[in-house]
Amino acid sequence: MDIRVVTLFPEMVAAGTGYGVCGRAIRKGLVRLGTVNPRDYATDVHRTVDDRPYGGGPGMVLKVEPFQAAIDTARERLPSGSRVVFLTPQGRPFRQSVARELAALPGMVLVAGRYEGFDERLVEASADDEISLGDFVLSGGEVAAAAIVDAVVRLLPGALGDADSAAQDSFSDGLLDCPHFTRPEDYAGRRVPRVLLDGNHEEIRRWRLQQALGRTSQRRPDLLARRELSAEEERLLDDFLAEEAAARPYEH
Ligand code: 9D3
Repeated sequence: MDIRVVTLFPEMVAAGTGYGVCGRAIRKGLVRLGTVNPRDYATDVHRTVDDRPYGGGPGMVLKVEPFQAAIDTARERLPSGSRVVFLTPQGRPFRQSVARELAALPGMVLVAGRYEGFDERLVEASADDEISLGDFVLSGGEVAAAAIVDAVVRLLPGALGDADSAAQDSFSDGLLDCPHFTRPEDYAGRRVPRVLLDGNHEEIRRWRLQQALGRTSQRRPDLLARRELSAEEERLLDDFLAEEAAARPYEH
C-alpha cells in the first residue's frame, strides 16, 4: 500500500507512525509512507499557505493553491482506485470498519489541515472522502493522520506477529477487551481471579467472553446494540449482570 500525507508538519506524522507494529511495517516495506508539504508549493516570497477568512472572524483559512499543488503531487503515480481523504472535524467518524475499508485500497492521500481549516473549494474539488477522529477538538489533522495510518497499517497482511493476528480474529470482535493479569498472583492483597490460575481452558475462554460482554454492556452499550449475540453470549451476559446486581444491592 502507498500512503502519502499532505501536511505542514511532516515530522509530526513521522513521529506518530515510526514505532512499534506500524514503524516495523513501514521499515519492512509493507507500506510506503511519504509526505508532501504545501509550504514547498507556495509561490510568494513569504511562502504563504493561509489567509484571513472572507466574512471576517478569528483565525486563518488554508489557501487552495499550495494545498491543491501538494495534493496533485501526492496523487502522482498512485495506483488507480486510490482515494484522497481529508481529515476534518466535519468528516464521517473513524472506526474499525473504516480502517478495514481503507486497508483494502491500493493507496491513499491523507490531507491534514491546521488553523480554522481548508478553503471549502479545495474540499469540493479534491476530496473523495472526509474523516473525523471523533467529537473532540484537535489543533490540526496530523495526529488524526498518524492514528489512521497506524490503524490501517496494522491490518495489512504481514504487519502483525502470529500471536496478535490470532487475537485479532478471536471471539471478542465488536466487544471491549476482557481484563488481563500477570505476576504476582497477589498484589497488595488483590488476587488474580482463580479461574485464570486453574488451567481449565474452556472455563477461561467462557470467563473472558463473559467479562468482555459485561464490560461492554456497562461501559459501551452502543457497541452491543450493533452486534448480534449468540445464545451462549446472551446467557453469559445475563449471569454477569445478575451477579453484578447481587453484589451491589443498593444500586439496583
Ligand atoms: C476551535 C476551532 N473550531 C471552531 C468551532 C473549529 C475547528 C477547526 C479546526 C476545530 C478543530 C480544527 C482542527 N482539527 C482537525 O484538523 C481535525 C480533527 C479534530 O479537531 N477532531 C477530530 N478529528 C479531526 S480530523 C482533523
